[in-house]
Amino acid sequence: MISCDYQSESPNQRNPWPVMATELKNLSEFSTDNLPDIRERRFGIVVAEWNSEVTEALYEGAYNTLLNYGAQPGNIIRGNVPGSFELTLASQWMARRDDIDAVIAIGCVIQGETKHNDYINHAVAQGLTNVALQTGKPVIFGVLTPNNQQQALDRAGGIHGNKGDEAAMTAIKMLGLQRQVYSKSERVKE
Ligand code: RBF
Repeated sequence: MISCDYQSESPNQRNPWPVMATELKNLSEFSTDNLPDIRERRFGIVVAEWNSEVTEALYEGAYNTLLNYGAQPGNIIRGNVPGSFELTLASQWMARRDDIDAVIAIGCVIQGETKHNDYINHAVAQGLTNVALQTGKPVIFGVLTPNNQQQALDRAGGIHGNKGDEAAMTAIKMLGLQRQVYSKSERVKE
């Protein structure tokens, strides 16, 4: 297990100002304790084609993480959308399928000279939240919102890990929690 304490690992403990998330931890470190059995679970992964060098790397990370933790290749359904703005509707289509347990939405919206990225990012974050709440299924926000392409590559298999790995692990963990919460026999741990 890899655990991480934000406070004790911060190099800027005496600095009252917030530090960047990347200074606090490697973004792809996560605990793998008590993961659920996902052999029979089915996952939808929606991938935006904009900035495909980044989104393909994120997809690879998510796909391989699902396989590494027990998912079967035939239980992972991929769909492509033109851009991140389309992730919401495609995720809803996926989440509404009875045979899909969790959806991972993957995109990369790089900051430009105008505010388009803000509009897209907010719409996608809110839209995916709505899909999750409406369907009651985990819908994971695997969208990078970097200032430039290098920051994106750093988080898509580069020096800051792969956010696709994290998105897949988040889906797995949410399925575990869902089972725990809805299980009559198990008490939710505090
Ligand atoms: N989609 C992305 O996934 N990433 C981007 O960085 C991105 N930049 C865009 C910039 C502009 C000015 C526009 C108009 C669209 C951009 N899109 C981007 C596409 C967007 O998500 C969507 O596919 C289109 O707006 C069509 O609905």
